Amino acid sequence: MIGRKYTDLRHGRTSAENLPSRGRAVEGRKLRIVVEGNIASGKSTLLSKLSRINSVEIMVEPVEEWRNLAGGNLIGRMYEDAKRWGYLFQSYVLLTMMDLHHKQVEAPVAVLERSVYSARYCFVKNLHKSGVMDDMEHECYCQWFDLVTRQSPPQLDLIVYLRSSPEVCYQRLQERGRKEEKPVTLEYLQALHECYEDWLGNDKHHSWHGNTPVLVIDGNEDCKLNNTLHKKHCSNILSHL
Ligand code: UDP
Ligand code: DCM
Ligand code: MG
Repeated sequence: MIGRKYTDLRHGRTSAENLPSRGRAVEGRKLRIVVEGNIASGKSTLLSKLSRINSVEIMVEPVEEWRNLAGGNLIGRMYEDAKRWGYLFQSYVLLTMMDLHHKQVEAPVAVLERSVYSARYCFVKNLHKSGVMDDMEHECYCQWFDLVTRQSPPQLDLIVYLRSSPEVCYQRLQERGRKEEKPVTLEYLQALHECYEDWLGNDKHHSWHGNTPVLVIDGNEDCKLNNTLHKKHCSNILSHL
């Protein structure tokens, strides 16, 4: 049941807190938005802004779980030796992200950081294309992916693609300074950017996941230099529901 906190979703709120009805926002139906983008494109920062909206609950990527699996740092090992750990890491991402996709929330709108789809169509695709993940690992991953997404399809009402250039991502990644990500190169971000562009950057995406609309947002502009930027993004996102 939607709590009192959320009852004013369509009434009496201003700007971004209103949910205009464009067919997807059917009364009583909860909505799921996924924010996609390259590493350090600004997804978490945007999510934290969205979390201030009354009707929204955010779900960030479970990086902490990836850092601590049975006492080991799986994401750290993946970056140290992707050939050895890439497959296991992506299997665990699939498991933890499926869990997130199906987590129940009280709020009318849930916003997720990334999805199982970017894992497959960007990260795994890139690992396979670059020869880091071999054919058997890739085939096994894809069969798992197809099975779990067929049996429990994630709900997706809108994909927001935060399109930041690889150069901007690289600079932000270095400023953020996550110790596991030290081995990440500009070339790696460029390869991932290409995968994101193939997947969401043009009309090709229409065939991949039913009719889920894709909203592309320019992520290069720095929210630290423009304090109305995120407000604009939030209104834009909610107006597409
Ligand atoms: N950041 C920034 N300007 C922006 C968005 C993000 O300087 O407009 C910084 C943010 O403070 C962080 C880094 O860029 O240090 C990566 O941002 P975030 O963690 O949000 O990126 P994600 O990896 O979640 O996409
Ligand atoms: N990551 C990955 N494969 C995925 C999802 C995420 O390798 N399927 C990595 C990229 C980042 C980290 O996890 O190093 C968290 O992502 P971000 O910083 O973009 O939020
Ligand atoms: Mg993040």
